[in-house]
Amino acid sequence: MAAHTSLVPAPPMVVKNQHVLDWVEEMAKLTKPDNIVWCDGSDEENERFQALAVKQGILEPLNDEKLPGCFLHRSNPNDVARVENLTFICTPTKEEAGPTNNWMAPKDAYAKLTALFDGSMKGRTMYVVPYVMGPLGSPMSKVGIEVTDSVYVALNMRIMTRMGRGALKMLGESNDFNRGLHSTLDCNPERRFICHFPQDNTIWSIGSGYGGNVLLGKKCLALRIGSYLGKKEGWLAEHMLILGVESPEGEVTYVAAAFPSACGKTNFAMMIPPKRFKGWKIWTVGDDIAWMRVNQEDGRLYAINPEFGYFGVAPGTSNHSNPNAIKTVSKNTIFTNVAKTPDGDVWWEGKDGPVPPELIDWQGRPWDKKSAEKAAHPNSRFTAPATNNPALSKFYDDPQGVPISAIIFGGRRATTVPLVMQAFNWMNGVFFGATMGSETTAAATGKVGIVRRDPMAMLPFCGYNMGEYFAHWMSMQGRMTQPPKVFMVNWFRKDKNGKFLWPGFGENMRVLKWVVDRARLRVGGQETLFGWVPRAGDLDLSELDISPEQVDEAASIKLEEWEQELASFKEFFDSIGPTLPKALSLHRELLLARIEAAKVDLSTKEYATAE
Ligand code: GTP
Ligand code: SPV
Ligand code: MN
Repeated sequence: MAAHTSLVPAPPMVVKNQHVLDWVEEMAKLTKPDNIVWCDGSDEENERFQALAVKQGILEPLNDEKLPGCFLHRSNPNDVARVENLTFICTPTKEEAGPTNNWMAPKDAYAKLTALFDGSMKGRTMYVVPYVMGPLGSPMSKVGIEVTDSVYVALNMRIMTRMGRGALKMLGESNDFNRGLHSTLDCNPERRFICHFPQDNTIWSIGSGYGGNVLLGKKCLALRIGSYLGKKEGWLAEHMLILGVESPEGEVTYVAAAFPSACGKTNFAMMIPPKRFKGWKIWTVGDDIAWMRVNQEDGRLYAINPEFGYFGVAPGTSNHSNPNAIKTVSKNTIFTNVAKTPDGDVWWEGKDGPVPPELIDWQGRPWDKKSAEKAAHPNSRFTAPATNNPALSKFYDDPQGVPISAIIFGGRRATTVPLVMQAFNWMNGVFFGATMGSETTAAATGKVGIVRRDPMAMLPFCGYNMGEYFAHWMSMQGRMTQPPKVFMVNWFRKDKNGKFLWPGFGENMRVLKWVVDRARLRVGGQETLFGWVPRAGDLDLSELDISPEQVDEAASIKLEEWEQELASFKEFFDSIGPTLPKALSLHRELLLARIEAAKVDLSTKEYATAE
């Protein structure tokens, strides 16, 4: 890459924090950039970076009438998703990272990556990106500084975080900031590592230019380092959307939901209720990450969204599935790995309208309707400011966060897991979360569609030992006098022909309404062996275009499937080893014993179904 010093005027920003200055100098000594640019977050700077990125071929401008302020980026085709196999938790001992994480000893990781970072920014500019995760000035927020040789990263961080002067102002003279070092290097998977050093509040990422690997505030700080800090400081950092459900009477109930990557968080957080739910409104607080703390005054759990924008899945986004997302990406958005129309519009599989006859695909190649390959990459994404979202909650920037009444766990499961079920209590809810399974998606490299255990949707994001993480979740009960009610959902159950049984998207409002009513203790439920489910008639199904039998099938609990499911929990629990809380393994055994007993006593499977 050519040096581009002339395009980057010396910034007027005066930085006084000596800890920051010393660390940036140290990183520059290691990586040897041609020059250093401190990012102030201004509009002027944003435009300058965009122009620079266009000049370097990193961004392509899009049709300015249809998509004002929008750009297209094509990543290296070998670099299109998070890389879980190259992501490491570097704690002093392997036990601290636990059996679900890749581990490297800190000194080995630093040594290995120091050799790679040495001179990695020669001929390049180092961007120093100060940012805050969470509302500026909130006691729940955290400051980070990411140094990167990617202008694409700097541009994305400006959308995804509170970036620039405000962050340095919030940091003041403090030394308490996350130290993030990133270099794209030569984008070779052989030299790609995403290393986290929780004890040092440090992240080193090299060899990738993509999303969760390099926007270090997101999965690396807000979840991996965040979960470690949460354990230490008594709060929760979770892979959860946050939404407010407003009733026609104006009552708002806040709900947090953990679904694994590409399993529906953004869609759920921006949902528009169907016509039947006139007067109901969903407000988005966040679409991917929640930081939650107990308020000492009312004993409730409060959540903030540490992010400032959405890094959302493009394919499947349409005016039918998610009209709010379509509006959100209509301006000032960076699209990554989508297809482009001849007139400079964007396209992806599942977008509205007929398939355009000709496109430029995500790799920049001509594409036509007869092409066997997808035009947009299945993990193509948009980076859009939260303030573009017509459904943005007025509390999205509230330093205290919003009180959470219900937590929902949900995976992508073709079988077994019912449409909705409520846990009997917090402990039972932790069991729901800890045993979650989901089919893998394109959000991470590797095979798609394999069911794996993805506890709390945090398997790729928990920065410490998973058994201790479960124990931390259980210990939260002792801090709360009004814990949220806990639920599990599954929008992805299929019939014998492989078709989704439940229509999903806006229709999920019907399930959410039941969740809210249960959380507010104003509707009954049917007891099953595993939790509460809606009684016949409890789910509002009017004006829904599918048969009651289909809904029953989506909502059914089949004991033979659950016996298998519980067996697979054992395998997972065994893999966690000695840190697994005993309450969880005993709960599993109790359920199995109860299935046996129910079979003998009632000799009917109907006992456990929704009817
Ligand atoms: P990450 O950004 O990777 O964390 O993903 P996410 O959890 O925000 O998922 P998102 O809302 O972007 O949805 C991912 C995919 O699931 C998209 O292709 C959606 O169209 C699809 N999807 C979302 N909600 C539903 C639903 O209710 N039913 C069905 N069948 N598909 C859905
Ligand atoms: C996810 O994979 O859960 C995402 C996208 O939200 S990434 O930022 O790449 O992690
Ligand atoms: Mn995510």
